[in-house]
Amino acid sequence: MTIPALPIDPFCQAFFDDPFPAHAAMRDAGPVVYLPVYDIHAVARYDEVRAMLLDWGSFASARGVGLSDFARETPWRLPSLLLEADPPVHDRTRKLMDRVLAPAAVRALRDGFIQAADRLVDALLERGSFDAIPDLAEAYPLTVFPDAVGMPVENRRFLLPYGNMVFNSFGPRNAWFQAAVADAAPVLDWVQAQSRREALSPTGFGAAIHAAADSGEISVAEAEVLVRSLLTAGVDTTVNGLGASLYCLARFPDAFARLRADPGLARGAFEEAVRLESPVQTFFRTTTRTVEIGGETLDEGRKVLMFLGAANRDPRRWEDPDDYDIGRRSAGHVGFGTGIHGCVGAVLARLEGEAVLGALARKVASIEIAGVPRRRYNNTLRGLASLPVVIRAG
Ligand code: OVV
Repeated sequence: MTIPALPIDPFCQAFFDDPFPAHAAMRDAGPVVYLPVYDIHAVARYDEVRAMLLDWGSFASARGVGLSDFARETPWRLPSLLLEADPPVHDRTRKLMDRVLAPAAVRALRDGFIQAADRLVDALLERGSFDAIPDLAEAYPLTVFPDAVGMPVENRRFLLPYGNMVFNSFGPRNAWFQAAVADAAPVLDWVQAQSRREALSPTGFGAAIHAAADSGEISVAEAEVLVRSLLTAGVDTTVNGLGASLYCLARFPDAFARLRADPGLARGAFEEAVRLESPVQTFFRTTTRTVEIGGETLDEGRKVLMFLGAANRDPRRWEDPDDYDIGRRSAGHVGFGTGIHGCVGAVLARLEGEAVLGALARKVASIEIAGVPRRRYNNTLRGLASLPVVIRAG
């Protein structure tokens, strides 16, 4: 058998504007495809994406989860001790982060997160007309998440250009990456400073990470890199998860009516938006040996792109995959990844989703798109830059 080659560039504007025909073409071409534009392989079917996520021994993260192979190129930043590490290095830091972000620790934030969402939705109802991306999808995580980490109130918006840069860095060194680097340059020192113990309140997740340096579990330098992971991966992801939810609820009024009738569906509505829009669209792995994918053989040292967003709409796995069905059993989607690198902050993300969608369900009668939505282009993240809406009180 030969692996089909497809003339698809998954990091260009035409692809970002409408990735779905290319997703289908890759899924239909075979279990693994070759993309000559970047000399990479790719998987887009649910079964193969999931199998790759679970097989960390064959598909390494320590050589980078972007296009760049750390075995050939010097990493452009100090590698993450979670995302860009393999066992056993990975497991020591992951165990610590699992403890810091344990469900019990997140549960303690629940009332505060719900109150913050209620206050924000009340204020937006007063205005009636607003931009759902900056005024809600960005505003909400930018208050509750830095609070939970224990950051000071000033300059929190700096986290957005920083995250935008890192998520762009997993793709090629294209115009979006260059622009994002220029955009983030003024905030790099600030972000670095926020990961230090002195910058963090004694009660947040940041302090909990630094406490592990006291007991000798990790070094102080490692604690700072782990706090950096929170600051990098904790905001843009939930911004785009909430943005996806709002875009879905605005486009599918029947789904919003169903959510209003039963606010208990808020968690399911968020989960389904993460499946359908897949805010994190892709990650790479690197083969550690000759491997087999769906009967095809790949050499050692190959970069393989996993299309999480395509897997989450694979008709081989999902009924009516393009429908936003908030009652669907969406568990098993790979929007948060799965396996040892599965999203460590998913419990927190889901709490944010439940709080915001719950507030909308209880307080808002209608969400109408009131202007042309504008896409935000990023090599890894899918989402909008602008979504003008009008909402009315219920
Ligand atoms: C999942 C993710 C994205 C970006 C950065 C990191 C993790 C990190 O650990 O630094």
